[in-house]
Amino acid sequence: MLRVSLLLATTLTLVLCRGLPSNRNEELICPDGWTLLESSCFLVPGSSGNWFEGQSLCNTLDASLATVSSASQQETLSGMLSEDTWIGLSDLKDDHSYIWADGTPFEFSSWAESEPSGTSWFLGGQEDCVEMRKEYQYLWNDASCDETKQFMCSRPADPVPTTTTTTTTTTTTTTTTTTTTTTPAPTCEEGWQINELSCYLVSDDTASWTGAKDSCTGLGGVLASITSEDEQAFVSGLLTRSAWIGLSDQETEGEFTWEDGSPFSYNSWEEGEPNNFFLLGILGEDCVEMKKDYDYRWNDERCRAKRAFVCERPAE
Ligand code: 2F8
Ligand code: CA
Repeated sequence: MLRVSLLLATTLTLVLCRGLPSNRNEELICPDGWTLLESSCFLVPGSSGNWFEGQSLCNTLDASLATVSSASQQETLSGMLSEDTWIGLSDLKDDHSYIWADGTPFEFSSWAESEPSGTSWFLGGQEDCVEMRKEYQYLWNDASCDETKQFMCSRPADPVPTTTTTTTTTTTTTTTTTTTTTTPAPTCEEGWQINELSCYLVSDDTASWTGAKDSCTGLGGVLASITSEDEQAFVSGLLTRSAWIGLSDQETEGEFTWEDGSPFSYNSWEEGEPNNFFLLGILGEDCVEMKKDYDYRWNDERCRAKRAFVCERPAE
């Protein structure tokens, strides 16, 4: 009898375990009020301002001015609008070279005919920011970034919290215990920007490289390590001026190492850099900045130079 019960219990355990759903991790959700399209969440928060004010407002929602990345998104989003609306596209950094505010590579576009024009036919002023324009059935138009329009924000959708169910069947009495564990989506403290599993903060002030390193430590982080093209694009999108990152060759000339010990396998050096330029290499340049004039590709610079800086720490 005991053997039969044990057999039954084992069979029951196997059936229960095999019956668990396996596709939960592929589901995505958005916060209340946001619209899920493909793998992004979209919101029209209902306020207006210039393009930069739009970006700041979206940032407070852990989002960016919207990235529209497919014809299907363009069609659905057009249907949500009733007036001209800023999205996250601009060529503010480099004329004629459009980038998304959240660092998404610029691959899909939905320009209205004869756009982007680059200048205003009316005033001749520069047009560096992109709107979905009502009179063009919400196809895209470049406009002066100072104009007031409503905003559309987007952010990556969150995975549905994974639920792990552990079922334990105990011997002949068939007692069942169920434990449920919920894994929350990663988040960042206010003021920090999330990308993948890291949070990033760009300083308001400037400091030497060592001063910057100490400030990041004081904020519970480190000077940022940039270890992929995606991360380079994301951090570039946060910057408006040159900034220190956590790379230096202070210990051994020519051997660059990351502060947090990440392997140095990816780089984004500007052509001709690193050149250890200062005083013909006599004093040299041992610390690395993302340099605005180089479109945020990297330059080695004197460590005593004052720069803004980028801190990084793990998302919570
Ligand atoms: O500030 C030092 C900086 O000066 C130049 O850039 C503005 C050098 N660039 C070239 O020589 C092309 C940098 O290498 C140097 O770090
Ligand atoms: Ca240099």
